[in-house]
Amino acid sequence: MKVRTRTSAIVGTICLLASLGLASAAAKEPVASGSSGQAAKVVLKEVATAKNPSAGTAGPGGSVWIAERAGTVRVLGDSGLGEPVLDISGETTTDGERGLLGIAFDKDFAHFYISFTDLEGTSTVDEFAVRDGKLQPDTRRTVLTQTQPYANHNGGDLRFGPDGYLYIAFGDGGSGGDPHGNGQKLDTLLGKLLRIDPAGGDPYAIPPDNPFVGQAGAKEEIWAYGLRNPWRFSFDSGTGDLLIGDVGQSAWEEIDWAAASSKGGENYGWSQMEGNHPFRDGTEPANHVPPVHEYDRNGLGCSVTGGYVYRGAAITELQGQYVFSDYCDGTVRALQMENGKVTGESDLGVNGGEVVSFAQGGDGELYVLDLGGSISRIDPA
Ligand SMILES: [Ca+2]
Repeated sequence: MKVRTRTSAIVGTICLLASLGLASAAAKEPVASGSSGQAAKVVLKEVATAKNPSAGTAGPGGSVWIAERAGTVRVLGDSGLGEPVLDISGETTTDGERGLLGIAFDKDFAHFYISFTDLEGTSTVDEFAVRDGKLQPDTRRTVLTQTQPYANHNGGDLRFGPDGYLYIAFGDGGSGGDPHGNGQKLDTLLGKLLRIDPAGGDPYAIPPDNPFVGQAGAKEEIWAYGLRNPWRFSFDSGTGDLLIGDVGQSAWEEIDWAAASSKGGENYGWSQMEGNHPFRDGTEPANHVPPVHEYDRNGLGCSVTGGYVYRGAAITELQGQYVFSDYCDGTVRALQMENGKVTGESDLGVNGGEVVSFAQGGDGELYVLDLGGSISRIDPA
C-alpha cells in the first residue's frame, strides 16, 4: 500500500481516469491471451460502504467481516456493515502505512486474529476466542510483535493455511531499497512470510517442519523470505497453492507462487532482485524463486494488491483464475494459471478504485475493498 500525499492524490486521480479509459476500451475488446481466451464478464456490485476498509475475511455462518484501517471491525449484512464488533481505534494510528491491516479466523472460527501497528508503530498480532460467532474480549492475548524501523512496508496480512497454521506477512521494515538488507537476512522476521502455531504454545509454537528449524542464526518462524512488502497473500481454496502480491520498489510489481506441496524456504529475491531484474547492482541468489507474474509501472499501476484464486460459483468462466489489482490504478485483473505457470492475463474491465484488499466469502465469491470506502462484490455481468 502506498499512502497518498496531496500531490500523489492528484496524480492518482489522473491515473484513475486514465485507467477507466483503459477499462472501457477493454470492455469492447477484452485483453486476454492464453488457453482461456475471452475475459470473464463481470460487474462490481457495491454491497457496503466503510471508512477506509483495509482487510476482510470469511466469518462464521457465511458472514464476511471487514476491518477498517482506523481500528474497527464490522460484519457485512444485507444492508451494509453492522455496528463495530471490535474497536481498537485508541490503540493504533493511520500515519504512514499503519493501522489495522489484517484480520483472520482459524479453521473452525474458534479464534479471531487481528494484525495492527500499535501506537509506537510495532506490528502486533492479537488473538480473541470466538463463541457463538462473537468475539470474547476478555480472552484477548498478544501472539506476536515485531518492531518496525520505519512507518511503511508493514505488511501485516495474515491467514491460516490449509495446514492449520497461521501465516503472517511482514515487509522489509520500510524506508526504501531495504537499507538494512532484511529481505535476505534470516535473523529477522522483516521481509518474510512467517508460519506459526498459535494453538500449540504460549504465545505460540513453531511447527516442527518449518524450513529453518534448528538452523543457527535463523528465525524459526520463517516460512519464506526475500519479500519486500508482501501486502496481500492468499491460499487457493481449491489447490492450497500460495500466492503473494509483493509490492515493488520503483519498477516491477510481482506475484509470487508456491505449490501446496512446498516445504517452505523459498527465496523470492528481494533486495537482490526486483521481480526478474537485479535490483541496483544485486546478484541473483542461486535459490531465487522468480515471480510467476510481473508488470512495470507504465500504465498498470504502482502497488500490486494480491487477491484470490476465484473458486466461487457465480462466474463460471472466472473459476480457477487468480484475481488481483493495483492500489494505484484499480483495474481488476485475472491470471489464468496452470501448475504455477501463467498462461494468460485478462483485464476484467472493472475498476475498484483504491484497491487495498480483496476478501473471499465462505461461498468463494470475491469482494473488492476500496480504501476510499466502497466494498463491492464481483458479480457476473
Ligand atoms: Ca521477488
